[in-house]
Amino acid sequence: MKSAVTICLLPEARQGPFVFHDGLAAACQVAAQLGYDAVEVLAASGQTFPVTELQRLLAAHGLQLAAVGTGAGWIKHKLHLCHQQASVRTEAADFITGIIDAAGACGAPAIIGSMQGCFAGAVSRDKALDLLADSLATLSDKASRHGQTLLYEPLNRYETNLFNRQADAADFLKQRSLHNVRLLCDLFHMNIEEADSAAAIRAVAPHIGHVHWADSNRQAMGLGHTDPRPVIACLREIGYHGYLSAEIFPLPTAASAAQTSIESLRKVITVVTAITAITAVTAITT
Ligand code: LER
Ligand code: MN
Repeated sequence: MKSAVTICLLPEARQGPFVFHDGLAAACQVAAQLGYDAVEVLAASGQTFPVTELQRLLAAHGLQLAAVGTGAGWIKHKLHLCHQQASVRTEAADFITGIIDAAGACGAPAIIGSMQGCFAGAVSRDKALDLLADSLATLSDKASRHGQTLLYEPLNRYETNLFNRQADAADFLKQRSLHNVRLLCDLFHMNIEEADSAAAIRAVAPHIGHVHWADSNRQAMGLGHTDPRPVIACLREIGYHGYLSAEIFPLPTAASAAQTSIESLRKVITVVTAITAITAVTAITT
């Protein structure tokens, strides 16, 4: 499992759950100093995405790009994939395509989170799910041209009425044959929607492509009341080798949130490793 930390390039999302808000250079430097494997970037758009600068910083600091968020399309332009106006849906898909291409140039997948939208008014739930499936099919095909998957993120009930739980989203991906779409399991949303986050992860194991590593209050893991041990034990058991990315508020400061988050990850991995070893020895000797 690999670590990542979020960088927000959208000034309008300054209050959002992202660790670094003051540019790529400073953020990559702190991320590398703390020992992160990668950064995850919330893009302002595909057109303005600083591909060359980011590639240079990643190489200079020995970092990878874990994923790129597309939420600016919703936050700044109020676009989404289930909008009742076809022209807005097309604009949403074009906006996401720009980010898929920019992310692909840096070797990373794009995330469909808030850009999935909601069903409302003239758009029934069934119609919205058809629209979502069509968009995910087209966009994941575009991602595959970069050798990437597309990440789809179930959100909590206050952010979408499409899919709030991982199992429902996984069933949808299977039913609609969306083979190049992977689930993004955000532990903050799961803390609200799942009865048992570890069990929910186990149930959708083959579909998981990315994890947002956040505590119950959306601060760094360790600052809320989530017990991350069963989650890490489960991710290890299912052979997850992807990213655990800190999509959290920069509290009390960005640097300390980044530090607390990676320390929590190291600590829980050490604890789970020790427990697994003790359990194995006990099983052999009894
Ligand atoms: C995006 O990753 C996310 O988790 C959403 O809550 C943003 O609205
Ligand atoms: Mn998230």
